[in-house]
Amino acid sequence: MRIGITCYPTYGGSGAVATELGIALAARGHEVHFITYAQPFRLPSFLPRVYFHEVDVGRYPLFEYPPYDLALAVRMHEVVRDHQLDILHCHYAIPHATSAWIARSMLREEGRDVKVVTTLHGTDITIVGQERSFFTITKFSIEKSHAVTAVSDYLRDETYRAFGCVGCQVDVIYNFIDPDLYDRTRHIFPIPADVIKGRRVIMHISNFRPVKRVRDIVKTFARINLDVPSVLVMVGDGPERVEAEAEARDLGVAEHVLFLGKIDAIAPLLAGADLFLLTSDKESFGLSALEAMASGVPVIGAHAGGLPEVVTDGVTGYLRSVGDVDGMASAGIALLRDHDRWKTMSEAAAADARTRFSEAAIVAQYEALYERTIAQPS
Ligand code: GMT
Repeated sequence: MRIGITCYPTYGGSGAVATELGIALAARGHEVHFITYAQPFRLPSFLPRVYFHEVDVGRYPLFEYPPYDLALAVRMHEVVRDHQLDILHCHYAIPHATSAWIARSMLREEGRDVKVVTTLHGTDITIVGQERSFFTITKFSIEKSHAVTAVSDYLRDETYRAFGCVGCQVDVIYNFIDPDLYDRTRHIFPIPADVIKGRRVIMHISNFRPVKRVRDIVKTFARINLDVPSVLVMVGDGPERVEAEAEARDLGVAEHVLFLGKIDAIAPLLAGADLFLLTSDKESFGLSALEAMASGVPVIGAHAGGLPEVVTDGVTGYLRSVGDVDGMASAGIALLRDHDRWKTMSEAAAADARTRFSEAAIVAQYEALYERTIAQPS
């Protein structure tokens, strides 16, 4: 198949999933065209059958807000036409699914066609898509897609509840991991021993948006650190980073908190972690939690959104109510103090990630969906 993929290319789970899906599809013999404003962060410079088409928004003094969605539609139209794409796969509905609808409408005027698949990732449904300015166009774009997927049962149900789409069917296809990449035995932890000083390593990876509640991460760490000397490794960047830094200072733990900023290669970091924290108040899936599990790192997190579909409470980690910093810290302390329990949970996490979320099985589900969609009448 010839497949176009549009995603947010910068740091974030939806871009990571879209890029890894494209790479896996190309490895299986498909031709994959990424159409977006920058090279996706997990895409190496060259891979056979993988192409990148940059969307140039241009600048004009009249435009206070450059119309990216229109430039994207024009680029999608060109790439479908010039490379005879069968499918445009949009990751994150806004504005990608809308641009795809415009591109397809232009193609149909020329007697051509393409099928549109939209994968819903999270805040495109749970937050942004429900804002008054975006609700109607999000609903329209979902309904106009030939196929729609969501990354968890929670997100599918939330889509039905919030949008009540007419005649639309949302299929759940979970996110996935490459089992070889997240094998902790294959990596050397890059943080020097004289920085860690024999303390336990607690990690968080995110885009530091408000939904992640990163101050809860620091608070949970500070409580654990009172009982089990630890370091907190914060990977990523975003608007709440300064809040997290301030919280660490206020709680007197700043010297044990490392803010690494945005790092693309997270598997070597996860290979040295003892616990992963994810305290979000909304999380449609929690890709970073899955990557931690695959690396044999138990997850302590909030019982929010689709995270319980990924982390099995008491088996591959512990989930507590959103904001229950004490509960999360107690669970973390108990686990770090009991090596046998930690080892059992670490092995269960690595095995579960490989069983339920293996790349091979999930990519095959996307291939089957594309084939069904292409076979649909226009
Ligand atoms: O929805 C977002 O905030 C962005 C998106 C991203 O690009 O990181 O995150 C969502 O998609 C990920 C990949 O499917 C999921 O693992 C995240 O849980 C989800 N984020 C939220 O629901 C907050």
